[in-house]
Amino acid sequence: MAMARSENNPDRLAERLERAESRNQAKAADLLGQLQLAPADQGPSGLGIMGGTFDPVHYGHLVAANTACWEYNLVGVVFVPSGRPPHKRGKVITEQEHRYRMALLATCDNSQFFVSRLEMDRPGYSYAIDTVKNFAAVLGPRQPLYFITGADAVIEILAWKNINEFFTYCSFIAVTRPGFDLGGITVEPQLNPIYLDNIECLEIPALAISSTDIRQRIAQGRPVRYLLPDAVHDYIANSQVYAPAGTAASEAGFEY
Ligand code: DND
Repeated sequence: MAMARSENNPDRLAERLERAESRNQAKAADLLGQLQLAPADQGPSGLGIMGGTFDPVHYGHLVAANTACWEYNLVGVVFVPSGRPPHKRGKVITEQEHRYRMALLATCDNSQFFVSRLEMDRPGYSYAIDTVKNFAAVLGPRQPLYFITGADAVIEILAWKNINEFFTYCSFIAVTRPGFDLGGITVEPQLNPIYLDNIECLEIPALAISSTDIRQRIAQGRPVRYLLPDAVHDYIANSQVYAPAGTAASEAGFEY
């Protein structure tokens, strides 16, 4: 794998991961603590939930979360790596600890981002409804919840488990490329029209970055630097998490 100028010292990476984990715990405690207090009149309120497979996490995810956080004046955004994504049955995905560690490294330097193991530690498929219910129970009704996704995923949410119940717990922020049209969603019969108002569109700069493309580039030996944070780049290079099929390191993926 041709990954230039990466930090290839396993000890340094282990230290960096340890620091990221401990910082993550501190940020999670701090942000959840703030959210458990009553929101101030003008101050930030609410939690963004950025669910994803994050295989791997990249700048598209980070820009989406950061823009939503700023535009909606949120207290913070929790990244929730999916343990067993229900829509990826039968596909090979990378072992969850790798995806979690990459998310930790990617979010480490942002005091408003933290990563949750909730879906990884929950048995069975990782349904978003269970995740929003969990945060609603932890935070109570005074703090609004916003599930953040890419615009392409919005059309698919109609097939999500208990989608109408989902909207009783949270709103949906669909980040769109400039000019993207979400009009088609209004005619879908699965969604109770009263919840259409709970879908908010947020334009972010066009970021044609995708995890699939990153994995393909790595498999082809092409560069992925600047598509994702350097710390994630270094982790991938060091752990060989996306090593070409047939090598020992490629065992990191699993099919279910
Ligand atoms: P993905 O596998 O699409 O995540 O999963 C997104 C979320 O949908 C996860 O939390 C799933 O658990 C949930 N889901 C899916 C299907 C069914 C159900 C739930 C259910 O409950 O029944 P990726 O890692 O590929 O991407 C994460 C997010 O980032 C996605 O919303 C994706 O659209 C978005 N994204 C970008 N946003 C802006 N710019 C880019 C992006 N690339 C991906 N370049």
